[in-house]
Amino acid sequence: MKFDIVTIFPRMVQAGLAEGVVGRGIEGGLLDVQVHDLRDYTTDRHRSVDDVPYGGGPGMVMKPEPLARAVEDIRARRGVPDAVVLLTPTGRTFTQAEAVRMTRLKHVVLLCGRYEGMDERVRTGVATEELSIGDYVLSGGEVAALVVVDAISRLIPGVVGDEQSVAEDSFTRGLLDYPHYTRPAEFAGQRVPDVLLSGHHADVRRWRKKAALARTLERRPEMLNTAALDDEERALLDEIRKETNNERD
Ligand code: 9D3
Repeated sequence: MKFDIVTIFPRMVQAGLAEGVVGRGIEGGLLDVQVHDLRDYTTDRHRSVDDVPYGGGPGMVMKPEPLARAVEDIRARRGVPDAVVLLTPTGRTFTQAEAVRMTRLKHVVLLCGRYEGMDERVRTGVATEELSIGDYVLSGGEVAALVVVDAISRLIPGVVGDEQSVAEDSFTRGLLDYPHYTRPAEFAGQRVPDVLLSGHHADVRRWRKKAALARTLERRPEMLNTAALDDEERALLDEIRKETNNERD
């Protein structure tokens, strides 16, 4: 899959792409990611990417021409993208379902904003969609672009070594993950649950299922409304509800 990221902080984005799963996906040729310095698409002596807002008010607004020129250059040199995504706090929220949807795309351009925002004509004339990564204020779209590339990339076959771990991922399964333990068997006075040391695989599997359900009920009960639960999981959930009622009564 091909990504082009347009930013005024190319080194920040490059650093985020160089390590881990995405870094290996690039090295292995499964991902083709290019980072473009927005200032390379300016034409004035000062390489200006922002200007004062029409109508007055605080802060600066990103100029439309360098962004439009960057996307034009990407189109000419890298091909016509399937999506040009504007990263903005006013976009639709990026979720796991969005990430899954976007794996169908072959080529995605990501535009990172800074300052108070972008000229509205970038939204209407250059971008094809707008995404936010959640309800908190960032200083710009660069970290958001890395989040989007990471979440999509790990869904591409071969990018994550272990296909099983992708399939079992909490947001794919609709439940939170179960607790994990490694050696030592006792740490800071806390023991690893006996069942995990028992070697009884069927018991381990059941314990993990129940722990995942208990955690989801406790922390994210709304996820249980949409999770596809099998008969065993529904029975375990009933058990958990009874147990927690007993503790309360
Ligand atoms: C302080 C300025 N805010 C006034 C209401 C608006 C604002 C503009 C630009 C707030 C943040 C930003 C920079 N953020 C992003 O570019 C951004 C972002 C985010 O802040 N949160 C979640 N997702 C994203 S995607 C891009």
